[in-house]
Amino acid sequence: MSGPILFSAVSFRAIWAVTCLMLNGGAALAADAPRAIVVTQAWVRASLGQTPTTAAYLKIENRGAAEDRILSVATPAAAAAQLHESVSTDGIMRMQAVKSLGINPGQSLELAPGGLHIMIMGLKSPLKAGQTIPIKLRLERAGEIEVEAEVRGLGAAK
Ligand SMILES: [Cu+2]
Repeated sequence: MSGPILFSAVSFRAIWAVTCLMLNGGAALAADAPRAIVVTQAWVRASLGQTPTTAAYLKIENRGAAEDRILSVATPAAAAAQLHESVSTDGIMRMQAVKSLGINPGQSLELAPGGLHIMIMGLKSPLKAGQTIPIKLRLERAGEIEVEAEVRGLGAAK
C-alpha cells in the first residue's frame, strides 16, 4: 500500500514549497532586511582614444546563507558586457568568457586587473576618468543589482 503514503509525501512537499515562497516573499518585503549580496569598489578603466572596449572591476560579497551566482552583466554605456577571466597558456595571457560566477556564502570575489573582469564592448562614447557608469549584475538569487562604477585612468591598477 504505497499509494497513499506517496501521495501524502508529495502534498507535504507542495505545502512546504508554498511556505518557502511565502517566507521568501516576506523577507524581501521587510524594509530592514540585510542584503545578502553586497557590491563595492566598482570601477572601470578609461577607454583609450576611440577604442570601443574596456574592462570593469568590483568586489562582490555574499553575506547570505546560500550560494549565489552572477548570471550576466550589462551597462547602458555599451552595446555588450561579459564576464571574462584571464588565463595564461604557455606564457601568453588571454581572456575568455565565463558563463557564470558562483559566490559561496560568507565568501567574496574580487574582479581585478589580471584576473576576473567585466569586459565592456561597443562603448557608446569614450570613457574619461572622473565619469561614472552604471553596471548591472543579474544574480540567480539576489536578482538585479545596479552599481555606479567610477571611471579611473588608463594606468590605474586598482
Ligand atoms: Cu576581457
